[in-house]
Amino acid sequence: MSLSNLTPIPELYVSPESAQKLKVEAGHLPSWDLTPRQICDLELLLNGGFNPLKGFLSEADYDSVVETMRLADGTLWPMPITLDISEEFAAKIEPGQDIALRDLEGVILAILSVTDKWVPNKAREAEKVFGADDLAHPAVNYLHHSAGKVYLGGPVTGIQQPVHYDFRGRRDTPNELRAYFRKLGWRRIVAFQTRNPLHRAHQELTFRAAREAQANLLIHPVVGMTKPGDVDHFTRVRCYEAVLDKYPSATTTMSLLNLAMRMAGPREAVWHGIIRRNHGCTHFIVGRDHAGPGKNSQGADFYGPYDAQDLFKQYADEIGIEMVDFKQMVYVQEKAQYFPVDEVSEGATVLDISGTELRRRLREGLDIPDWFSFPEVVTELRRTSPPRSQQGFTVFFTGLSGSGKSTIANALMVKLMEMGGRPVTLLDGDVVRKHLSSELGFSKEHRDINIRRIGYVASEITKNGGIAICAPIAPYTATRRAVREMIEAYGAFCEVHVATPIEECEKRDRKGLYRLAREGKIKEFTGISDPYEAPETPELCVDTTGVDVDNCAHQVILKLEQMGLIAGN
Ligand code: PPS
Repeated sequence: MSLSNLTPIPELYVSPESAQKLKVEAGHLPSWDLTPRQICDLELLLNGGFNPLKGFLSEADYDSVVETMRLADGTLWPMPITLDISEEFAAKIEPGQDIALRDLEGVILAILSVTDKWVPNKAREAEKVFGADDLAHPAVNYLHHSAGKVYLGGPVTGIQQPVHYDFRGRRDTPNELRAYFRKLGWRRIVAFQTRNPLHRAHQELTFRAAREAQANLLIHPVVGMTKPGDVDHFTRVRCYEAVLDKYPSATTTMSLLNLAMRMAGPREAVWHGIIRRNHGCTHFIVGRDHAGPGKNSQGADFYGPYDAQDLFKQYADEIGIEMVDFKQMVYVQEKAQYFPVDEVSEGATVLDISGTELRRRLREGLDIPDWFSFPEVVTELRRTSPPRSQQGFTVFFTGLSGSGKSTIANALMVKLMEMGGRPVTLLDGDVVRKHLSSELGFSKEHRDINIRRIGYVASEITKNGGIAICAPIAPYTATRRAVREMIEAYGAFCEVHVATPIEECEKRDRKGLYRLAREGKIKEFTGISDPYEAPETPELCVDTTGVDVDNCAHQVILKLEQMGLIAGN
């Protein structure tokens, strides 16, 4: 048996002595503050997880990867690993320059020797890599709304590893894992990729896979970035540790992978295979709907359930790792056992709980049966996912000046405080402009900064179990969407469009601003000389014309009740 999978693979770090010197020199270079996703990518570039890449893709490699899943020299590589930057930063950088890459605290992790700078065709990237230019795909959404407009490419020189303070003992570089397998004499290793808590079906599947491949098992969960809305990795790792005890100890180990997933289904499966090969594994489990992103904007799946297995099969030799493919595992009640769905005999009673159903049961505090999961895992999940009626949430009012946002928001706040249970904070437009955004004006750029600040504060309140009520104008759809995403990572977001028509707002003119705007004394006034993009699908729409405030606030309360956010009487 060849042990080539266990010999060290190249890393991109310089020696500790050179690193010290390089760090000092790099202090004078232009520097780029890496985004969380770029830090994940950089870590795997540097430690060999993305071997054979030597840096962020050049334009030629990028084009070739997008079109053909291969680098320009023909090597299989399915995912564009690019350094996206802002146009402002791009204007200062030319190919031939070195730049320092810094983490969120400003620590220099690596130097990028820029060989290429270009403006990518993002629509093409979305179509080719993710299968559709559809914003319902999280990576496409990221591409258009979070990623910078310009890409830089070139080799990277590693100065130091990104620092992690959590679960340090469970994080391994490819070479550390290879050394570990060597030490234990493991020659056949099957890797299991996951971004979800493990339940009994997963344990059964991984167990069978190890048996089939006559291999040891590596549980290799992703803790970098997964699909928005996933269970956070702190909770998941505690769950994994509980499940690890259920495997015979000498057969199985777990290591955490700081990968930023793209949810690219088939292409992602090939990528995951290459990454596991680099970590010294010989086999890789690909199940149903591997790295699936969910439904597209038409309500259909982006990829077929076994597309990933098909693509993997096609490239298995080049990936250099053997696929262990699995159908979905389901519980057969009569046998009190799990089976792959294609091995279930006719007439058997098949039980299954989908991810959505599990979340519903957690949200509503309902039973999660023993056949489905382990009690320790359920306890852990319940600790971090209390029922919705105990979680934090945000009510986000948007509408024209004078539409009645603040008045309803105030009434709502008082009603929620009367109910008690959770702290309530009102982030009213005027109040925020006084305390958080006093230096800002009303240009598009300043309005966006203002709304993002509100979104950030509301997301922190939501995360910590409180209720945030926001009442700015928030005239731009894209900014409101960004705020929604920030908040939905932690709790529910209820957008309320206060759709009082402009004629009514102007007639009221409570602050006398409309008159001044008409006279041209206030510039960029929303609805008069500045745009307001009305929400297309808010959770609720209210018009205050001829309706009293109490009634409007009550409509919001009913909506919140319907969303399960406040318990009914
Ligand atoms: S934004 O676009 O969301 O950042 O605006 P916001 O912070 O909610 O605005 C708060 C109040 O600013 C007053 N005001 C203006 N509104 C719109 N356009 C212009 N140019 C402007 N100048 C001042 C206005 O009173 C807003 O308060 P509300 O409560 O909406 O009437």
